[in-house]
Amino acid sequence: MQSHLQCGRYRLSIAATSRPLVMGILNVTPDSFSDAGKYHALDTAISHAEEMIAAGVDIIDIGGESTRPGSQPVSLQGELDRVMPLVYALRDCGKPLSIDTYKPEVMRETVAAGADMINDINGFRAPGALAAVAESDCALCIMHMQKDPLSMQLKPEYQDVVADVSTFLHERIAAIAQMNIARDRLCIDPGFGFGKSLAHNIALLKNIGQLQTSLDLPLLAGLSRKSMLGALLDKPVEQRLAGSLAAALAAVANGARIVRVHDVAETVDALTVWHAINQ
Ligand code: 9MG
Repeated sequence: MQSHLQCGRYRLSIAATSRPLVMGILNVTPDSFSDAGKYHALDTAISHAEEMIAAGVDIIDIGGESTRPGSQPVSLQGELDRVMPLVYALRDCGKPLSIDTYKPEVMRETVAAGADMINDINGFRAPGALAAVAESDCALCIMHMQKDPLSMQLKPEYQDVVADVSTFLHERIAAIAQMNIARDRLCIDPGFGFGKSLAHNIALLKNIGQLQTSLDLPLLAGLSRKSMLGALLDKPVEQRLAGSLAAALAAVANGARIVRVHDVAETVDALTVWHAINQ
């Protein structure tokens, strides 16, 4: 596998000799998954980003639309109004900015304004999504999702979840190659919680190594505070820190090179210790 991820202005090491990367979540959505709109105001969001930077974050993932199960879509202008001021405010913060969006227009505008990565829960399937990023140098996180955030958790079904997710990702990688987008710009994500039952999530988590080997690309795992942890622990979202750290460690132990998390300081500490022991 490649030893780096080309990420806009940055070239991030994803070699086994480096600590796995931490992507910090910066939501600017009033109905966001667990921060309940806390970071809606621009200055609060900037302070949160500064805290993440001080804690050792590697990538900041800015999201303007909640993707929690059952959430309603936001208009294009609504999403741009939330995300663009943060891109302008943070683009010189010294860390790569990722934009969590599936809308090609948001991809185009944020990349033109300095974003380094697009994190698309829809796997760049929207018409125009690949064209929006093709000419740039931004990284692409290609995620698997069954159905859409409104309906995905109603009755997720697979023949074989690991094989089905792998086939989907293979197909998306082939479509991306057709657009002449360099492979060192890509990472893959099985999409924990996006149209998956607890059993599906656990099967995917156990088989991260297989997915990564067969696709030969770095894998990003997003497990932080998710409902699978709530189901395992019977705890509300604000009591899932220990479960989130355990899940992040399990993901990197199985081969994930990037974890997407809410609790950056705690995750950086956990991964620093894990890496020192496993080098
Ligand atoms: C936006 N978002 C929410 N959960 C996610 C996950 O697991 N992976 C990625 N790439 N993005 C996510």
